[in-house]
Formats: sequence, C-alpha cells, structure tokens
Amino acid sequence: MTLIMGVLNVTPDSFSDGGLWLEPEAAVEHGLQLVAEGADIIDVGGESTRPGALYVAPEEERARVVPVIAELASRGITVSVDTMNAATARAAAEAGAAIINDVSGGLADETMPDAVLETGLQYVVMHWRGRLDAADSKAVYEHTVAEVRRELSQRVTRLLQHGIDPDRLILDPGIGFSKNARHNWQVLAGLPEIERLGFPVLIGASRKRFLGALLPEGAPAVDRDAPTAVVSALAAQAGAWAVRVHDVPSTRIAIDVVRAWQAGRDD
Ligand code: PMM
Repeated sequence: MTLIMGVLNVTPDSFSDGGLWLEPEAAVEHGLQLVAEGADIIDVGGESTRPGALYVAPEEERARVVPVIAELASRGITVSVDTMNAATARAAAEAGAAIINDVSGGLADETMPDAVLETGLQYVVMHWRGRLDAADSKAVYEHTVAEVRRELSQRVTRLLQHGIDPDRLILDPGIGFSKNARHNWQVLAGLPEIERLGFPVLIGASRKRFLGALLPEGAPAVDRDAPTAVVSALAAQAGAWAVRVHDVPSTRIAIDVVRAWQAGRDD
C-alpha cells in the first residue's frame, strides 16, 4: 500500500509550516511525532523551494539537516533528504539517510548523479523546469502529461547512462513546480501514464496553492489538509508508491480507507 512521507522542513521560510522546526531538537521531536502518527518516511529539508524563497548556502543547509537526519536515522526511521545539492546529499547519506529527494531531478547540481551512484541511495527524480519565479513562465504545456512524462523519461535515461541502478529510482511529476492548477489536475488525473514508465511514483500535493483554490478565499494553509487527504486517497487508489504530506493523521486515515475498500473488493 502507498507509503506516507511526512514533511519535516528545517527552514525559516517554507510556505506552510516555516520556522516551526528550525531548532534541531524541535525538528527531531516533530519527526518522531510524524512517525507516531503513521508516517513511513520522514523527508528532511533545509532549503525551501517555494517561489521567492531565500537562497540557502549549502553549508547552512547541511548544518540544518544533518543533525536531524542522524538522530532520526539512529532510531531506525527511514529518512529522505530534500536537497538539490550533491554535497548535502552525501552528508545526509553519511548521517544515515536512505533516500535523496531532489526536486530538480539532477538538473540543479550536475554532480548529483555521482552522489547517487556513490552513495547507492534511492533517488527521487522530480519533474522540474528550473527555479520557480513569481511569473512561473515555464508553466506552458501543449500536452501536459505527455510532456511531463517525456521530460522525466529523459532524466531517467541520463541517470541510467551514468550507471545508476534503475531499482534505485523513484519518479515524481512535481505538482506545483512550473505547473498551474489546471496542469496539476491534468498530471494527477494522468498518474497511470506516469506510472507506465515502470518506476514507483511519489506525489507531493500537500497544502499546495491549487488545493487552496477550492477553499473559501483567505482560508489558512491547514484548511488544505482535507483536500490533501482526498488527493492522498485518490493517489493511493491510482497506485502511487508514496505521498509527501505535512499533516500525517488525515492522510493516514485516507490511505487506510483505500486499503479497507480494496480488501473488501478482494474478499
Ligand atoms: N514539494 C515541495 C518540496 N519538496 N519533493 C518532492 N519529491 N515532491 C514535491 O512535490 C515537493 C518536494 C514543496 O513543498 P514544501 O515547501 O511544503 O516542502
């Protein structure tokens, strides 16, 4: 059944929970809470990817994430590191991370494929068209799902040519990254087409703006947890490998409902 990746942003500026977990002790505690709530993987990030977010020096990023990863991994928790930076990925691997979650799909740091190869970790390849700008000028598609699929496939080809084991790869269509609300829904509805590339697929829709658009104007970010949980259920139904979410309990119950529903069908 679909795994739950709980978001642990160790940053002062992430759009929905920024600044809450900047101290390592508080971050570790929050990570443990996410696990207690039913997360299977904890995704630790030290640099926000939202449009207009402040640039974080790689040294600062490492200083934020490494102690948190080390502590969670030492407790037997599966940890992923949300980074575009190969040096951070290597440091995270040494600290015990199991997965490198790179929203740039290897495009931001050309040495990332070497880090993936040498660490032997699993690697999340997300669909990305460059750093987000406010205008999101790269959110232009003629056939959204086909283009996302083709660009992901190109990244995969490059990684395989580099010698990376295909069993290490996980794909992510990059909800909200160079995609407007319509594109996001097209990608979600087209999930089976992305899955047809033959790799596990991760979906990160949690609290994103296109979900807020379904709510009354001015609704706070936490109100996006209900629509996020519905997306988690539908993604699970469509065979997603994992969903990356901020609020674990609501997605836990959503996925448990899908599991029970499917068990009813197989009875
Ligand atoms: N989204 C964000 C950050 N990291 N990683 C993956 N694999 N997929 C995503 O969709 C994704 C990600 C941005 O959200 P945040 O600022 O709430 O972490």
